Amino acid sequence: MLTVHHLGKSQSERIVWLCEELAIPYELKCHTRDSVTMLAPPDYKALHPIGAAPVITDGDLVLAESGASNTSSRNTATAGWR
Ligand SMILES: N[C@@H](CCC(=O)N[C@@H](CS)C(=O)NCC(=O)O)C(=O)O
Repeated sequence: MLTVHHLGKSQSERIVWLCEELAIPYELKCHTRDSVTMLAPPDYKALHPIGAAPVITDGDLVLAESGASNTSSRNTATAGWR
């Protein structure tokens, strides 16, 4: 199952939009920014060391970059391959 790690006020909204438009099943995990620094929280940085968004995970795959995430999500949904 695809998991979209959503970081508020970031490009990760693109991945949520894509999944909704193409009816791709996904789990949404929302990560809240630090209220003072506005940086990604530690659980998000465990996925991506610099805390950039978006990040998706699917099994053992951890993928950053919205272009790569969009392509991977679409391929999984339409052809069953990453
Ligand atoms: N080329 C990357 C750009 C990602 C990017 O710059 N994300 C910004 C938010 S939109 C980010 O994570 N900045 C650090 C932050 O917001 O803390 C992509 O398309 O995924």
